Amino acid sequence: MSAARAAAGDPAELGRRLRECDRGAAPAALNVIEDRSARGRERTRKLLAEVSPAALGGEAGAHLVGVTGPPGAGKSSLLSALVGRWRELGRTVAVLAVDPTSRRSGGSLLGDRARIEHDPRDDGVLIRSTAAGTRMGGLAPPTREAVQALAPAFDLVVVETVGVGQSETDVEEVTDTVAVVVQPASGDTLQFLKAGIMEVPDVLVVTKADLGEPALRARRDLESALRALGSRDTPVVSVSSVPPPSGIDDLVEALDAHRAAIDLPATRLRARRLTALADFLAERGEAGLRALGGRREAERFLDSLHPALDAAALVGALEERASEEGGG
Ligand SMILES: Nc1nc2c(ncn2[C@@H]2O[C@H](COP(=O)(O)OP(=O)(O)OP(=O)(O)O)[C@@H](O)[C@H]2O)c(=O)[nH]1
Ligand SMILES: [Mg+2]
Repeated sequence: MSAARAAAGDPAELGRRLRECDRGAAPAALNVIEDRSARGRERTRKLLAEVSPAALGGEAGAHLVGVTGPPGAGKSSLLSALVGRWRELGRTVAVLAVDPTSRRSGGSLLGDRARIEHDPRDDGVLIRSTAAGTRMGGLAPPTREAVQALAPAFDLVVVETVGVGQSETDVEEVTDTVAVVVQPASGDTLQFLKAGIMEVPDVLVVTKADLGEPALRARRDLESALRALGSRDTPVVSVSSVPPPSGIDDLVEALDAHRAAIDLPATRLRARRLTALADFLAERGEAGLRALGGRREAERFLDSLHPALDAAALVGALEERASEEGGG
């Protein structure tokens, strides 16, 4: 192996390159993160240490956006249009598309599933499919870690997940802004919202505006549900992703406005803690959680730790705590 190739595979070096906004390091970094062997986990820890808030001297600059919604709602088509617009505005974008099909026996969920389109020669865009976690739309630890790794190197890091109802919570944990995507004449999201099963998202998007009346009706129904819930300030944006696209600028604006309004350090701190807990749970299971005295207790313990610790250090602290509590 040449010295150059050895350096390219060195996880700390990959982390340093991402910290310095070298997006060329991103694909190799994602390969390291996807390797779940003991060696891979160790390499991932070294990589993530280089992009920790301590190493960065603060929170990573990217806007972390979750795009979630029922199967076939038009998320990927919307992202093709949105990525194109962001690139026109000079912003770099990474998209992690969480693919639920790998969890299903029958293969493809929908025959007419769109892929996110982009210019493969453009190094300002990275699109990666990642496997779902255990639940539908659930986020596996590699997806969470990929968000952390890419956040210093891109202006936007987007996570696309399939979900209705409660499965948004995972993506909400790791992102700054969640956009829930709804297609016309699909009552599920509306019902979940009304019943309080689903938390009010930061931005609601009604797709397929080119369908006309059904899209207008979907938007009116959502707006009246939001008013009834006392969330009249939640933006509802209508978009069409088929040429000629419409509403994309309104969505860019709504996402930016949300990002500008949040307490970023608090949001990121919470994300790191919940990511550490998810990672710990993935490795140690419910028995590990019991050793910590349950989820509440585990969260309380995490809250007591130093805010600058990265997720890997937090997992280490959880493991230590679990072995103390377990008497071993
Ligand atoms: N008319 C119209 N069709 C659309 C629009 N956006 C998406 N579609 C169609 O809706 C279908 C599903 O679109 P996707 O973008 O794959 O939806 P998705 O939410 O990413 O689907 P999954 O990833 O499978 O959950 C495809 O046939 C698209 O061509 C739109 O704005 N107008
Ligand atoms: Mg899709």
